[in-house]
Amino acid sequence: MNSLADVIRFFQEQDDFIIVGHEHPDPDSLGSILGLYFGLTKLGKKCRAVSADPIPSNLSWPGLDKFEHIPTGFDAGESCVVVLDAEPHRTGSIASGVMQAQRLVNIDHHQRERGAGDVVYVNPQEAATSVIVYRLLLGLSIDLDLEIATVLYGGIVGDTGGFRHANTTSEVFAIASELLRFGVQPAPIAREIFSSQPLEFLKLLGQALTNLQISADGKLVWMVLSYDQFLEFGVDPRDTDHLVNYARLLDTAEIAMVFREIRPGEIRLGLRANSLDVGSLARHLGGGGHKLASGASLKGDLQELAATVVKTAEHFLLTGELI
Ligand SMILES: [Mn+2]
Repeated sequence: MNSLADVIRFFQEQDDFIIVGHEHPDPDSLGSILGLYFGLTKLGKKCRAVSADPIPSNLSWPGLDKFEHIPTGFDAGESCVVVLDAEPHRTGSIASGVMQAQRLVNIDHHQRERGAGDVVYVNPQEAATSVIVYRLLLGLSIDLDLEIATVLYGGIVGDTGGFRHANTTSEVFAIASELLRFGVQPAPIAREIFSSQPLEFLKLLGQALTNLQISADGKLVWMVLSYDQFLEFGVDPRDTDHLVNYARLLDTAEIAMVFREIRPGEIRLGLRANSLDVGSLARHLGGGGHKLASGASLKGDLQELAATVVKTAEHFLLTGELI
């Protein structure tokens, strides 16, 4: 694994970058990409921001219009590719082009193996990749401004759940405070991230909550949503990562899970915990993520898979063992 100083040196030495994030971009992915994009551009470097998936429409941050949406045929050419907030193979439909880049940098804060890349900096202690980019920009002596501060602050708000998750440290507040000094408006940023749901989603949520299931005295709570339900309510299942946050509202919940059938037979499992390491549970199921927030992609019959995973999770919850 490389150090932050190695990454800084790489950015100083190279001049031509394409910055990408994970498929289905979230605020931290977008914020870290745009923060680095603005910063490297300020240094006079050639820079592009590329996404395999469309950019969410609920955000109005500066720079979102700079993104090139390239679902197929991505070719990095001579440019260095910088992958933020994910492993290079998790960049969606552009992944094969990303992996073939002549020079590949990877910066991330998820618990994981080193993975592909010429320069790889992974720090799971950091609350957000946007925090790492903040440190990088300071290391590169780039003057921050309102645009950079807005996108980095937005990324931090996203990954800390609005400064509520366990990754919210005094250091995170210090950086957020520093960013607000540039004139960032926290209220509209929080509103766009957390309170901008279409009516269809709220109706679907109503049904999901009605069908909420529990076991182990409510320590385990889960929701199961079929592809047909998403169709019925007119909701794109890929826009519902945050459903798991509603399951974990339960007062007794230790582990919250949501099973979403995003295509027939293709299940996305989201996991959240208060203290147990659901990152290890997710890895056991072939997925990954953080200790308290993780996920996995599964294939098979929705109800059967849910029943099997619930058994595994119950056992993990009660014994700490993975079977
Ligand atoms: Mn992140």
